[in-house]
Amino acid sequence: MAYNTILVETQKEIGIIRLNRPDAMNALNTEMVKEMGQALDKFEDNKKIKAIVLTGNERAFAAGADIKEMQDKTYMEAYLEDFITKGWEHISKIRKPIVAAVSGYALGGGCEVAMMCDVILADETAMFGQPEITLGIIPGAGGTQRLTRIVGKYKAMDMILTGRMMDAKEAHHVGLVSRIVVNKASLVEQAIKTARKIGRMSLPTILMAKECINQAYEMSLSAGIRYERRMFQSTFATRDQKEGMKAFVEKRRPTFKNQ
Ligand code: DAK
Repeated sequence: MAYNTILVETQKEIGIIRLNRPDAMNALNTEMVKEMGQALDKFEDNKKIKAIVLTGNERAFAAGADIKEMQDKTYMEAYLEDFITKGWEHISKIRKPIVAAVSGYALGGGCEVAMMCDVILADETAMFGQPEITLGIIPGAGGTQRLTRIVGKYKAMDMILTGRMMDAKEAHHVGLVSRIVVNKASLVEQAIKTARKIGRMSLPTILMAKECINQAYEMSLSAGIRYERRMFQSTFATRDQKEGMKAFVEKRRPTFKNQ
């Protein structure tokens, strides 16, 4: 399938999506959000793919939703069309793990897309921010909710009310970044390596683990623990649990069949 705003490739069991509007700092316009959703769906449906890498270019992961596309919208248009809702939350519905590789700016909707991913790797040039307030709007793709849950009220208030950016070091310190990759040249390589490491595990078990972690943001602790317990017990219904434990006892690497 040919795309205009993203580049898509597969490397063995890993699907890779590169946001590709370099002249616009990868601003997320309607077409890009739609194409990203289509590519994610294809990877989700492809039985060979076990994890996905989402990245941008050296200057920007994504500098937010496309301001030029939004600027003339009226309230009535925004409300009646449910403006830009379509597609944006799509990424958070994907069951396979998504590793974001962030170089340069991840701002506004770009930061929100990164926060919908499951692992965030960043190089030292990465800058995260929710600068919407400087445009006279507030975050609209989950920024006030996800950022607050990740970094806490006071960091979220500081960032969202002032629009200031966090560099990679600060973002890592507050838990917005899983890991900083020191050599910029190897950021995507490291993201693929991380996705590969995940991809060596049993697919149903990967999906269950991701689902349980995400439930931690939706449930009370006791309900979440019960949810995890049932999921944990259901791993014993998989062949891969038998293989994983047998391989340990036999001192060899497991060969998971994703069953
Ligand atoms: N939209 C459109 N064009 C953008 C853009 C953006 N977000 N960001 C950058 N560009 C364009 C610039 O206009 C410029 O284009 P030309 O002038 O060359 O035509 C080109 O990219 C290069 O940018 P700069 O010349 O500005 O480059 P600098 O290195 O000087 O600065 C920057 C880089 C990233 C710091 C700066 O471009 C910047 O501040 N960009 C805007 C960042 C921002 O405010 N982002 C938040 C946008 S609002 C929702 C879903 C999502 C959203 C809301 C609701 N729902 C589901 C309801 C999201 C909203 C947002 O993200």
